[in-house]
Amino acid sequence: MNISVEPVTAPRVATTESIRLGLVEKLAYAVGKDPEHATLQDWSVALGLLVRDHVVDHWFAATRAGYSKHGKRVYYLSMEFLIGRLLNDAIANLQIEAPIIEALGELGLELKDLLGQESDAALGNGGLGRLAACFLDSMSRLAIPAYGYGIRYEHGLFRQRFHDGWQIEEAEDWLVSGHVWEFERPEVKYTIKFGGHISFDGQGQTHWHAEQTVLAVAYDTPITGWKGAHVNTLRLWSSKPTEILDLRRFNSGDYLNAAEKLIRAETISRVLYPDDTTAEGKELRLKQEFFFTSASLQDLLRRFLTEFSDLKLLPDHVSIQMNDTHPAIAVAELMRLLADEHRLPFIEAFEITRKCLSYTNHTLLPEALERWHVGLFRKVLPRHMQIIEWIDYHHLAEVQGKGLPVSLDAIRIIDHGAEIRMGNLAFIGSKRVNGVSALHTELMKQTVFSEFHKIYPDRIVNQTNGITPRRWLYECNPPLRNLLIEAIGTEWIGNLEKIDAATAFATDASFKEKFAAAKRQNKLRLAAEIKARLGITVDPSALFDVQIKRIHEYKRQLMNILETIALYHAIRRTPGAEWTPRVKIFGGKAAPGYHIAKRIIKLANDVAKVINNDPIVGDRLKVAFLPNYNVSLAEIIIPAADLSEQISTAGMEASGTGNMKLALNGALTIGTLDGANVEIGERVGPDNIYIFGLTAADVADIRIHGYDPRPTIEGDPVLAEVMRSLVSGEFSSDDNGRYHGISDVLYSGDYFLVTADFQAYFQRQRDADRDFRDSSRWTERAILNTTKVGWFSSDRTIRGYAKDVWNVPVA
Ligand code: CR6
Repeated sequence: MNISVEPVTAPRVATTESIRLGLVEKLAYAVGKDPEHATLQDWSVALGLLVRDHVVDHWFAATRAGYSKHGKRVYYLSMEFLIGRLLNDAIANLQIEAPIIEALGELGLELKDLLGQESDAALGNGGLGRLAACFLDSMSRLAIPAYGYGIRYEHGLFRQRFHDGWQIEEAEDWLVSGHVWEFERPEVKYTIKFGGHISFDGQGQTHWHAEQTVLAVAYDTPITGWKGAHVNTLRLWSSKPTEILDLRRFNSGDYLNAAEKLIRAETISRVLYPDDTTAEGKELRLKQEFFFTSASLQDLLRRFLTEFSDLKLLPDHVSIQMNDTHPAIAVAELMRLLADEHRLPFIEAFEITRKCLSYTNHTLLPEALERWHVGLFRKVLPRHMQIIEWIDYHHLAEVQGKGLPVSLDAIRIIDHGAEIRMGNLAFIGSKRVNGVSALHTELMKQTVFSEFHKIYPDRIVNQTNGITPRRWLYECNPPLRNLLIEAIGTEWIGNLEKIDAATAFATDASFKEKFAAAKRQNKLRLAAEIKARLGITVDPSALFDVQIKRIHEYKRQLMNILETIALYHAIRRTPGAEWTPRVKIFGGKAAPGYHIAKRIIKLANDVAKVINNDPIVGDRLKVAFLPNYNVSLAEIIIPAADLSEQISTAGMEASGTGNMKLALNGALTIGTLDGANVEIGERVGPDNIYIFGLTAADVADIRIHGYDPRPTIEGDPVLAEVMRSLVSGEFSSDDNGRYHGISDVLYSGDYFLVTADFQAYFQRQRDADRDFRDSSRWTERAILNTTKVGWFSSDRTIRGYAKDVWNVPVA
């Protein structure tokens, strides 16, 4: 098309006047309401649309610049993007809060009420998905031309409710009142095939006769970087049928069957699997993985071919990051596209593939390293099965040729002809493989990928996780943000390592007082939330002790609950002693099929009920398990925390990112030497963190030699009493047997070593109690946590990927 209209070149400027007029106009012409009849939801949508216009101006500029430079693009493939709400994020990044607040004031509205109307985009389970969202923010901050690619789930992570203390899951419905941030792109669609059989035509051409085909249709969301300097795109795929309706069947009255294909097709992007760290072995899951990977690769090849024609140049212009093994099928799919569709020789296709792809590993838990049965795989992806067989054979021959002393069994993709190891496929198909903390990367080299590491000593690199300081300090913690700006200016927002400048104020009386006041303000906000959601009154001057994350045995919420029980027993014994009032705050969801995790939630709620209603204990101890933990709730809890629980069994938490958010907001960590805790400890110093327990090496040793929990339990009167309370029904008077199972798990092997670490943990908690009473000193240490963890910005992480993995320049 030849269009002679001038494109938008300069982003519009926000003034109070322009915002007020714009809002009323959006309300009328986009929402269809007049101010008299508009609900808060209507206003919120109008504001979203107006802010979006500002975003779009910056977005166009960035996209145009990307095309004109003919540089390299980064493609971040992830099954999950846990982005949360976007309105406040866009307003903050564009720095247009002041005129908006003023304009809303003139209309009699408050910004925070409108922000509360937006639903959370919960397209992820936990850390891995939230990391992807922080990375999008940082890629925009650093002006890296990048696309996030994922699935537009119609239903995100389930909503959690408690019924009598048990977790109940309800379908989540984030799209129900529309989603103002996305642009549907009906013209951007790709055919995705499943099943069927393969034929060869004798002229070197392979044909895939699919059993099912669906369309992947693009939905784009702009991701605004700091100060709007760059805007990237999150492109999510929605599955649609290739045929709208089987009209013949419909006209014959067979309505249900006429709609069958439609339902089968749309099922693929219907729901997010609510499994954290465990592979879901369902056919649908495999289809989801292939669906978004294939669509994304087809899309990026199309974009490449609009600028270049020689596919050998692909690695110079494209870097594809596989976030965990979920998109690992990309190795075979990129080869298929290059070889079968673009007619490149296999060997060349393999070379190109290995230069474009890289893989991030997020866990060493064996149950989480995806494996697919060959039978299922061949049924769903027959051509990929052949390609994987080729890669496996070819790679093995290559390694044998080198004559290295490695176990060939360990590096095969197809394990004994029965299962496909996606981790191995990803490794072999990648230029770089990275872990997510120093310890995790080291363990990767020593364990899961040790044989590969011998063959490819330069392939594994570390990129310690990070968090975006925009959302996780600037936006969620206005009192602290304002104090920091007053003290050291604004540079830290775009460059978090500069926050170290505030270290000089850690002993400044006036700064300390203001820091403590900011923390108190945040605690009051959380106390109000606890009151509103649970009806529990908590004392804002108590120590707020926070554990928020998915419920998993290795994260050891159970150890925290046992410690809570021990503390409760101690308080009851001598209520007159000098106690440091504590509020134990929990948040987190359990995978619906993870029965022990769900029982741990019930235990926490049972314990809460007894303790919160015990008049002897009063304000000395309260327990609050907030339901439906999500990004928005995290934004309220994190700024209010005094103590951050990071107590996983050493060697099992790959990194953690909640640990970074809490430290940045001035919480002291109590934790094991696991994941990124190790690196946090190095930066804040041993006096400003409570480290305890077994190390990863100790745990590895125990795994070899075995562990008998009984002598440990019986040798510790505190723990022994806690264990008795589990079986006596002290917290389950309606069902004495409810926690016998948990007690059995701890007595028989205690795989996660709760009992082994209990005493050390209990002791460190008492140290924290003692230290918290010296509030002036505590504040100093909290300040040092905030000022010393600037390194954990996801901007730093992304600079690392850009340099060591993607080879792209950054701003
Ligand atoms: N569950 C790790 O367990 C890490 C994140 C992001 C996890 C966690 O320690 O911080 O990834 N792993 O790297 C997986 O999801 C497989 C997680 O979130």
